[in-house]
Amino acid sequence: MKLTVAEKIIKKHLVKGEMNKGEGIGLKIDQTLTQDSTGTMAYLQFEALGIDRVKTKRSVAYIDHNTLQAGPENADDHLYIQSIAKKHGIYFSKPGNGICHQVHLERFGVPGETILGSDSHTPTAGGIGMLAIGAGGLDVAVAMAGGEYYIDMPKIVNVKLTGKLKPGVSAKDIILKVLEICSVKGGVNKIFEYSGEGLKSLTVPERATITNMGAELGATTSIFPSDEVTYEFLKAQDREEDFTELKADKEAKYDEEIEINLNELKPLIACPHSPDNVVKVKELEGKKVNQIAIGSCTNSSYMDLMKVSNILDGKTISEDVSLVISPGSKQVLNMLAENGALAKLVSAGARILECACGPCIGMGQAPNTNGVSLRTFNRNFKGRSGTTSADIYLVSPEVAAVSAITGVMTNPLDYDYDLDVKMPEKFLINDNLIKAPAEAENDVSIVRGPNIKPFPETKALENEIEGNVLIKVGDNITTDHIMPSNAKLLPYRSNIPYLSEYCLTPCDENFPKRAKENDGGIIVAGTNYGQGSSREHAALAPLYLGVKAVIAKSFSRIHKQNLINNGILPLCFLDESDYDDINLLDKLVIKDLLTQIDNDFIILKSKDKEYKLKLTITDRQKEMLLAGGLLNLIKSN
Ligand code: MIC
Ligand code: SF4
Repeated sequence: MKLTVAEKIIKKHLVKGEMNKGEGIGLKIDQTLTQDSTGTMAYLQFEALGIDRVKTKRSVAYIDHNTLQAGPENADDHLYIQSIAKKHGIYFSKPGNGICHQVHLERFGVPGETILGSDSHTPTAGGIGMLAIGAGGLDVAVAMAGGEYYIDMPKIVNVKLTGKLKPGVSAKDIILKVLEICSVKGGVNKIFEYSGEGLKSLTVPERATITNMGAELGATTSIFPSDEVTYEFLKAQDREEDFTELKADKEAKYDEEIEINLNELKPLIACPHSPDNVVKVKELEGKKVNQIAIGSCTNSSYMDLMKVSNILDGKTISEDVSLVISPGSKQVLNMLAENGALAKLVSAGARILECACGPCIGMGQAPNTNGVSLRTFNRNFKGRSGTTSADIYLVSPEVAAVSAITGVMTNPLDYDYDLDVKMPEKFLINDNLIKAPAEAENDVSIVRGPNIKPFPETKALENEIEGNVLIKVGDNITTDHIMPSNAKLLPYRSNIPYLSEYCLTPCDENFPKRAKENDGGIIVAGTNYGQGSSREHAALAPLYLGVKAVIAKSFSRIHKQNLINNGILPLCFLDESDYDDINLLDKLVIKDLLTQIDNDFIILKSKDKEYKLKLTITDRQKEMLLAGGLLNLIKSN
């Protein structure tokens, strides 16, 4: 059989099921990554599994999200993760070493291997030819313990790139184009595999910009082949030995195809408040900008920041603009410092932040009231920046840098900057902030700060579910709505009781109170419920508040699994128009659930009506729900 790149990796890692589209498959996981905002919970769950040493080829714990330390909570969590990593065989990347996805690409990514990460942008490593998937912390904990990871065998979309990008148009514009075509829900249960002659001119960090933001399609992952370009990157990182060639067979069959001619692509911009709300920069030219933020796991590579430095060289940023730059890694920052590019950025007026997620997750640099912020990031959901009234636009580093000078949205194609930045033959390699774990036999003691609270317990599925509708929300509700993560809340990622007080408050500030008054209940939602982050806190906080089921038109892949992992039923309307019928505080009942779970549909009753619901789950997911979540299932086995 002729296979695509993704299918070749899946075939090699298949431990359960058959590669039939839509059917559940279990994959062996070679590598894992965690970051600190999901990591504390993931390691508490890993501890609950009672395994001494990780069973993966490589597991890395990064500290990059919670790096503002306004109180002891974040620092305490860092120490917890550091001690866990040392004890259990996990590499530890210290705060300051950079954003997990950027550092992983530089120092650990291996073409042809699988990686599971407790962050939705783990597919970044698809840029180096890995099968890289984002998941909730519990799934990553299980993978560290040697368990396989389950997905539905995805459809494969071939994104064929022809031609070559013009200077001023960049990899970011390619993925914005794909988002414009497919939308934020167009990628669910699909893998986007890139091919065509256009690939040759895209370096690994540029490919990684594309696979990174493929997460915004809701895709299972995105992937590039591993070719000469991949080899050059690995060689420049002193890691030639990690290279293997990986190409799709000539007659490989794809389920869908998209073609993008790079010659014709123009600079694009995603408008508030969704990454697929894409127009040409030209259409917004001249619009006043208050803040510009360059960085994030999408656009903070050496090449990105060299282009920015070339544009800002000898200039001063506009009087009315605040420009902040967070380099993706210590390697990037160090190289910019050594070659003088950093001095150009500073002298133009950029405020240099540490190598971390920073403003991307609202950890500082919230814009002014009603502010307009241009960001090279991947998400512009309302309120995520820390300022609810702000309008966030997503752009390439080129658009961001040129606009920083003019103070208004500006098309880089109208200017003549030196944007021909070559990938260096050797990157600066200094892994002194990556700490190897202790030897197998060790007596490392675990440091636990007072902010670390146990995660909520789950119960086996009950035969009858009864509850009031606690909230009714619309389409595309993100995990940033369900469990907001601004600078005030992110420090409490290991404290679910505290976090639950803020659950769904961006949609309805009374939700937590109502959930408590009603002794838990049911959430009703539109399409693509739970898009965005992999944070399982968006399931744990509702669980803590007594939510038993979410009834939606459709779900995002990671959030649906997080609900199941925590014993919450993800139900869909068989007839979507029933959504209109159900109202806040309606009393809903599902009887005989333990029998109904095996039926084609499930009957839900309100006071005067019956509705049909679908529960689209695999046999394994059914076992999880019956057991009351993944951890219970594993313990019972
Ligand atoms: C994000 O970009 O939303 C995050 C913060 O990186 C999340 C992880 C989290 O919520 O901790 C993600 O993408 O999964
Ligand atoms: Fe960090 Fe932002 Fe990337 Fe999430 S999207 S990993 S917050 S840089």
